Order: sequence, then structure tokens, then C-alpha cells
Amino acid sequence: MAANSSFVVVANRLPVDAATGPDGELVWKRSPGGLVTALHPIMQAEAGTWIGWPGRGDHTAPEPFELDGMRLHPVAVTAEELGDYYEGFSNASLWPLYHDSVQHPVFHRHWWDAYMRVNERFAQAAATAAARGAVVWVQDYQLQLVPAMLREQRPDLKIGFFLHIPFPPVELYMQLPRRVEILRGLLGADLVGFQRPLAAQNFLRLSRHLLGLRPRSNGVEVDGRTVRAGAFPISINVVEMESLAASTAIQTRAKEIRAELGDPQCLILGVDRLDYTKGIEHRLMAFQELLAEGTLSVPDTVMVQVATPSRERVEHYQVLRENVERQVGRINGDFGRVGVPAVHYLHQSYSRSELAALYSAADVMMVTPLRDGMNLVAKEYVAARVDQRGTLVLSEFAGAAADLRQAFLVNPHDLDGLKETLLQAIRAEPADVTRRMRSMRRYLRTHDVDHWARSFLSSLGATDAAGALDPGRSDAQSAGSDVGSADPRAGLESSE
Ligand code: GDG
Repeated sequence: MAANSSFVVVANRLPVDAATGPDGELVWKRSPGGLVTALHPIMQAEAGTWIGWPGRGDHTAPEPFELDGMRLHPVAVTAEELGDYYEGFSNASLWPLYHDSVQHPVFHRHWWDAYMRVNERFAQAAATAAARGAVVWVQDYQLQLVPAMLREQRPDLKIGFFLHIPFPPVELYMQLPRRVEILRGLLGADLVGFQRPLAAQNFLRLSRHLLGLRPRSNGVEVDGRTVRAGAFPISINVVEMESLAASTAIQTRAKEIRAELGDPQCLILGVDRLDYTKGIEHRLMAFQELLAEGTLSVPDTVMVQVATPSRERVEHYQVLRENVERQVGRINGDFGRVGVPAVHYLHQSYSRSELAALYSAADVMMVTPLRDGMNLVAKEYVAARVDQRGTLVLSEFAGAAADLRQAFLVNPHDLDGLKETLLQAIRAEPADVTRRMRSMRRYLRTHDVDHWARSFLSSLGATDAAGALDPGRSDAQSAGSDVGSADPRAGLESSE
């Protein structure tokens, strides 16, 4: 593909899924993620290119193609590399380490080789697709080496990086066997974005601790450049979720769901990827104890837990599934009745519509991660509550807790606190429920995913205030000149 895109996104996955057409041919369908929805208008306006893995382990990737006005550039990742780069280094080393080591990170030296090799391939694809002076936005922990690899080949580019998961404190990060290489990889960017200010602080402290780099107001100086760090809390497509949830079809389905569950007085809902960071076991334990004490009872109160299958070849996830399913079995054995389980456990993937109906049907949503970069489920639930009803129990350790302050905030490690907070959420006065929900919805309306993308790109110096890529940008303008960003959230909290 010719090097002519002025805007390039680099992410582990392409925003498409492969399907089989009517004549057995391969067809691509856009997947419904928030990231692609937010970036689609910019991609269309700028003839942007999205670089990513197409979703099949293979030695060769399909040729670049166009879909809905976006250029898609598939990168080949072999089945073996998927095991080492994706399931191994990304999801068994980095993922647990960056989430406070809530599970022990596993390190294998050959995983690193694959991680480097695949990052190099992504960087090469970006270097090929980007026009002179283009903006390249690299996404997430699977691709932390790409910024530096890309800068090496293409110093003319403006490079942004966004980490969707937490960035750990220095003392934890220091366990990482390839800590210097990863940090140097990130420092190849002009702007490194995080979900929360604390993560940006961790990153800057680490740069000083590990490499002795000189701190600037909200960045560090490296090789004569300034690398800035800041917080850009991600969000969702609020209007889309609102209109889905407000539709007659979804409202009807929500009523149907409640009827299918025996019209309980209280429906408690959890929706998560089946991941050990999400605190699913903790919330089940709280529910179990409340049933055992007789504070709650079936069928007045029932719980629905959607646990979407995830990373099923990684051992931590296999163990988690066994534990959760054993726990659900025990709760249902002890407290269920014929035809009325206490916990409706669904290890399945659902459509957006069914999720919207579940959100609308719930009385209490439990989002209890032990650590989470943001947590979009919490924001989707709030957006779906066009009726201003429903309560949200939200872990303090989710990035979303700083945005959704009127939720019932909780420390999921404190089992008594979790039980108490769940009860408060169940028993809250309708006026209080509405007041909290209205206030959270007001916040979300002005802080959607589009706002997130524009904030990041304008802080990178890549867009004008309207969100269009800035045609007047130049290397001279960008070189460390916009340290004091116009976006107040890009600055760091000064808690040092
Ligand atoms: C990472 C960070 C950060 C879930 N089940 C189904 C389904 N989902 C959708 C949800 C939501 C998304 O998946 C999950 O997003 P989360 O934010 O909750 O969690 P992670 O997957 O861990 O995401 C996280 C995020 O990146 C963005 O930066 O917030 O902290 O860990 O949108 O609705 N969607 C469908 N069927 C399902 O069964 N269609």
C-alpha cells in the first residue's frame, strides 16, 4: 500500500470480523467497538489507515482493503506467535503485572522474542502506510514497542500512544524482565495517554527511576525531545446506547427478561469478560453470604451474571472459569429452587441489543473489579438507563469510579463492605436512585468516546478544536512546544 494516509491507527485487532459470503467467499464486517465508532469520522475524512491483526492465525495476511471509507491493513500473526506474543507475553506477563499482580505474572524468555517480532511487523506496516508528517496513534499494551520502532524508521511522524489498562507503580513494574526495553518503546511517542492521572504519574516516576530522565511539567525529556504523559479517560458511544435502550424492542425485551426470571423484586446484574481482574468471585461471595444469612432470599432477589468467554487458552483463565462455575453451582445448590436458580450464569457472548435489554432490566448493576483501566460496562449501564432508574455498585479500583462518582463506590476486597454496599444499593430510596443516575448521565453526555478521541488528538497537536486533523501542523510546531496542553485533563494531578 502506498504511504499516503495522514492518519494511521495501530491496534492489535482490526475493527472487522471475517464472515463467509453467500458464495462461500470471505467478507469483512465492521465490528461494533467504541474505538472504531469514535475514530471512523476522522478515518473517513483523512483517508485513514487502520493496522491490525485480522483475527486468524496465519503466515500470510490478506491484502489491504477498504471498508466503509477506511483503509484496513491486515498484519499476519502466526498461530505460534499468537501463543507467545498475545496469549503469552501480552496476556500472561503484562496483563496481570499491570493489574496490580492480582494473579502472578508468568515470564518465559521466548515469549519476548515473539513480542518484539510482532511489534516490529506492526511498526513496519505503519511506516509503510503513513504519509510524510502523518499522525500515528498506537493502542494498548500489546504494542508498547511500536512507538520507538516507528520513530527509528520515520522521525517525521507525530506518534501518540494510549494504554487502555492501568500502568503499575514503579515497585511492581520493576519486576518486568524487559522493563527497560518496554519503557524505551513507549518513550518513542510524543504523547503517552493513560486512563487516570495516577498511571501517568507512575510512568513519569518510572522514567526518572529507571532511566534517570529529567522531568518536565507533564513529561520527560529524552534524546532532545519532550515526551508528554497525561490522562484521557475513555468512554462509550453514549447516544448509540441511549437510543438502543430507548427503543420499543429493547424495552419489551427487558420486560420479557424480568418475566423469564420470575418477575423478581430485585434483579442484580453482572456483565464482564470472564477475567480474574473483574472481581466476579468477590461479588458472588457477597451474594452468597447475604443469602446464607437470610438477608436476601430467592426468588425475590436473583442474580444474572454474563461472563463472556475470554482468553480461554491462558491457564489463569481456565482456573478462574472452574472456580467461578464451582461457586455458582454451590450457590444454586444451596439457595436455588426447582426452576428458580439464585444465579443465572451465562458463559456466552451476547448481541449489543441483548446487553442493552439486560442493562434496562436490572435493578442493581455490580461492577466490582480488583483493578480496571476504566470499565466500559459501568458507563454502558448508565447510558442505557434512560428511565433514570437502577443503581450501580462500582469498585473504587475501576478507572470509571473517578467519573461516575454518584455510584455506590466499594472496595471489593472488603467482603463486609461489599455486602453492606450491595444492600444500600438494593434498598436505596427511589428519589436517591434517580438523583444519582441523573447526575451520572449528565456527566456521560459531555464525556463520550468522541470527546475522548478529540481530547487525545488535540493534545497530541494533531487536530483542531473541531476534531478535524490540523492541516497546518508541522514538525517545528510539534517539537515539544505544546507541553502545557489546552486539555486540562491532560495535565497531571500534583500529588507528589
Ligand atoms: C479494556 C480495559 C477499558 C462484554 N460482554 C459482551 C460484550 N462486552 C463488551 C462490553 C464492553 C466491553 O465488552 C468490555 O469493556 P470493559 O471496559 O468493561 O473491559 P475490557 O474488555 O477489560 O477492556 C478496560 C477498556 O479496555 C477500554 O479502554 O475500559 O479497563 O480492561 O463494551 O459491553 N459485548 C457484546 N457481547 C458480550 O457478550 N456484544
